Parts: sequence; C-alpha cells; structure tokens
Amino acid sequence: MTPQQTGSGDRRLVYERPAALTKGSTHYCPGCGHGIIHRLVAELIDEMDLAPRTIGVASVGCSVFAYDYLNVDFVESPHGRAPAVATGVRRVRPEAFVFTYQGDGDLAAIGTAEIVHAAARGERISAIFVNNGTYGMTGGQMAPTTLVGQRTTSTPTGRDPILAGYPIPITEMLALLPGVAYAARGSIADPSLVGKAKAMLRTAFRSQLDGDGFSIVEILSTCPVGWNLTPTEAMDHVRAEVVKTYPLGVIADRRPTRSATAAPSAVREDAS
Ligand SMILES: Cc1ncc(C[n+]2csc(CCOP(=O)(O)OP(=O)(O)O)c2C)c(N)n1
Repeated sequence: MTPQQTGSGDRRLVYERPAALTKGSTHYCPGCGHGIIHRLVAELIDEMDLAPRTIGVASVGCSVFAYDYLNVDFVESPHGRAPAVATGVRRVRPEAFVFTYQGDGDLAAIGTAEIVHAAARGERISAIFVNNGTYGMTGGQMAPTTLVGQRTTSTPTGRDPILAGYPIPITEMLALLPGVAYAARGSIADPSLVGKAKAMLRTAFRSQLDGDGFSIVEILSTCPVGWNLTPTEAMDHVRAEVVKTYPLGVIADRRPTRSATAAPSAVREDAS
C-alpha cells in the first residue's frame, strides 16, 4: 500500500484493513492459509474497484467461510458445484465479476466434472483454488491432491499409490483446455510468494474482466492441524516438499494480448 498522509503531522498511514474484508478476526486454525488468501482477494477487489459488481461463489469445507470474511455478495454452492453456479451467475449478470473460492476436496474430488466443463466452455469466471492437500474441515482425510506418502487420517501409514492412486495435478489438466485463458499456481508459504500469488490473482481477475475466458489460480496453502505440523513447519513443508509435486508458476497464458508471441498451447514459466 502506498503510504498516505493522515493529516496529523508526521504520522503516515502504512497499514489499512481492506474495505472488502469484513471486520473482526477469522476463526481459522493458527497457520491456516485461508486468512492470507482472503486478504489478497480483498486487496485486489479494493484496488480494482470491483466490490459493487462482485459475486463470489462459495464451496464446502473451510473455504466456505470466505462468504463471512469477504465483504461482497456471495452465493453458496457446496460440494463442487461452484463453477456451474458461477456460470449461471455470470451469464445472467454479464457485467458482474464472478469468482469461485474452492478447496482441493471440493474442486478436485466431488466437483471435478463442474470445474472441467466450466474450463472447457471458457466461462468468464475466475476459480481461486486453495490446495492444502487434505480435507481440512472434516478431519484431515486424504484429498485427490494429497502427496504420495503423506499421512492423513484416512491414510495413516501414508498415501500408497497402489491403493489410493496418485495426486491429481488438476490445474495442469485444465491448462490443456483451449477455453482456459490463464492458469497459474502460487503459494502463500513465505512473503515473497504471497506477493507473487497476488500478482497471479490480479492477472486472472483482469483476464476475466477483459473477457478472455476461464481463469484459475491454484494456491498451495497449509493445514497445520490436518498435517500434524506447527504453523512454521507447515510453511516450510510447502516450500520444501509440496512444490516438488506441484511446481509454482504460470501454467497457461492464452490471453489475446499475449497471443502474438505466446506458444499456442500451455506454457509453463517457473515462478519459484
Ligand atoms: C460424510 C461427509 N461427506 C462429505 C462431506 C462434505 N464435505 C464437507 S467439508 C469437506 C472437505 C472439504 O475439503 P476441501 O475442499 O479440501 O476444503 P478444506 O476444508 O481443506 O479447506 C467435505 C467433503 C461431509 N460434510 N460429510
């Protein structure tokens, strides 16, 4: 934020709560990434002056509480249906800025069909995909994104791909679809990554406003309680381990403004 004079001598305003965040504290567990991601979304809604035209679509899981903390209109669409509902909202309100806010259980398990088909149709919506590698709200069970070997309450000896399959890199899968204008993966696991994640979200939001197509930003987040780690250990774990399965960076960028120079299909740029 640019420091502003407060009008009281040499005091300068260096921190201000975004108007798009509701007042009060969140109830998330210590070290959970949702609060940071909410703040990034709220800052962008303010900076891009989107609040009056924003309609968020909430999901299921801890992610659902975005509707309590983001000070914009919301529709609740649990169990993976958010992209389908967002499709309807955006089509009947073409002037609206519409985003979904979904966890990995919601988006990559029960809602796999909805996210794939919304992306394939090139819907002018933005998906904010919070990947914490587990079903946080229901007690830390295995999600489609759980790492090989990761212990969860439903894989107590570690995810065995023979029994439980391999992690789904769903953002890479979606990035293959021509309807996807922008797909990227960031993280909030340290301050520099927070800044990069915000830049990715800004690009996704801008591409929706420009009518380019579907956009998705996956954000590698933390679930210290579900992972049985301290908050600090959880952040370290994302940077040291999770990024090996889910590399950070822009995965596809088909925005028309870049189409003259970009390759015709998915392009990865390492942002780590
Ligand atoms: C028995 C049962 N099955 C399914 C659900 C639906 N459900 C609610 S929260 C949740 C987990 C969501 O996980 P994720 O999307 O990863 O979000 P997180 O809580 O990790 O943010 C599920 C599957 C439920 N509540 N109970």
